[in-house]
Amino acid sequence: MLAWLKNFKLIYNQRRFLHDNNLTLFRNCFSKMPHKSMPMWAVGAIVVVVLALIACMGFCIYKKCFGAKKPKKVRERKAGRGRRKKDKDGEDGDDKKEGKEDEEKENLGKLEYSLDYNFTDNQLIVGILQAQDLPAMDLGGTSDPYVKVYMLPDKKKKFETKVQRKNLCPVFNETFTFKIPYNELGGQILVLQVFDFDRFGKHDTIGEIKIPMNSIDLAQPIHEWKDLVGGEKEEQEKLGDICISLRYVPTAGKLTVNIMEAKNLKKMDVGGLSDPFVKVVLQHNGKRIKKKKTSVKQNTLNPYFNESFSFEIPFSMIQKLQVIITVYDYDKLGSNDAIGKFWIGYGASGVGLRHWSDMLANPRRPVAQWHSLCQEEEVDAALKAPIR
Ligand SMILES: *[C@@H]1O[C@H](CO)[C@@H](O)[C@H](O)[C@H]1NC(C)=O
Ligand SMILES: *[C@@H]1O[C@H](CO)[C@@H](O)[C@H](O)[C@H]1NC(C)=O
Ligand SMILES: *[C@@H]1O[C@H](CO)[C@@H](O)[C@H](O)[C@H]1NC(C)=O
Ligand SMILES: [Ca+2]
Repeated sequence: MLAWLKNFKLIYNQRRFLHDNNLTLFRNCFSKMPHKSMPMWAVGAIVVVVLALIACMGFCIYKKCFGAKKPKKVRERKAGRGRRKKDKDGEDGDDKKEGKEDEEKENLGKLEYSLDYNFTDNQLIVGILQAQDLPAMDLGGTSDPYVKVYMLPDKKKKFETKVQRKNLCPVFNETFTFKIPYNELGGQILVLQVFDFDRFGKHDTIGEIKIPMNSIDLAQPIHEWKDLVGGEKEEQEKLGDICISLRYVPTAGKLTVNIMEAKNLKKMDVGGLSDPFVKVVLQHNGKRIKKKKTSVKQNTLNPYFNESFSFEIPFSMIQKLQVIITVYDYDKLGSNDAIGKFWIGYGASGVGLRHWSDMLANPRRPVAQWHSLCQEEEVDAALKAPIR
């Protein structure tokens, strides 16, 4: 929605620009005209032509806006398909038209991939080769596709291809390796999800392919095309909540962040719970300036930390400060996985913004607040987007 609004604003500005241009053109024509010798009908004709031009331009812009809204609608319809069937009778011609579009738009494109299991290394090698006939998700009739690759149910390792900008038939040609013993593979489902990258908002799902590992024969390498299907609307996964207390002393320029406790954290370890710890990163004007970590709490989804970190932050810096909180699951083997993330301060929204203003409104006093964790990738994308 945000992206759409932005685009709309862009077009609106463009339109205003064109319009202004037209007017100046019009005025220039007029001032250069020898008024006396110009017959009245000629002036009239020029006015008519210019008006027609403006009208035409307006129509084109209207069509562009209208056309660009379509993909959004497709998505909404997908989500509400069941519901629409029910109240179809109550709706008029508009709904029928949409129904027709629905059939045309069912095509979500197709994806070429390869699967190869290396029995000596216990590795599944997934190749994402290319996609074709992807639907346009962006204004301007194109998409910026990338593919996410992971295994269900644990979703522990997630891979992403590079984003192929403005390309409905992108060639990815990338491979990803899952190290999974063959006897554990059977219960898992490989998911290949195609997304449309969006700098300004949540990335939209274009479509996906799910491959249950027990349904295929890995004795030979597999190499095939498959049609993408619409993913069920992915319910927002619960990642957990964390309580943080913030205290700022303007005169001393001292910011204290207390990581108090977390609850209902997502279970990350296959054999157990999670081993959470929290990283606090301070950014000023988009640049990382400080970072601290709590201790690791073993095998719990409701860790109690009560660990305090103090930072010297002069009042002049507080305006553009971001306190970025990431909860990780410590892993003895391999890298630590982020369970969830969020930030407080500059450019934050909702609770993250309120907590910050509460802290500033109560100098020298600790202000505690519960926050819900969000997906790391989404928070990172939002942090990279320009602050409005
Ligand atoms: C499995 O991987 C090893 C080492 O990467 C390689 O030497 C071997 O040829 C591979 N086996 C197959 C069947 O591809
Ligand atoms: C994919 O990559 C391989 C090696 O990196 C290359 O040989 C091949 O030509 C590429 N295919 C396409 C379609 O780009
Ligand atoms: C948190 O720790 C501080 C000292 O480190 C202690 O004084 C305080 O009582 C603790 N808070 C809670 C709620 O346990
Ligand atoms: Ca762990």
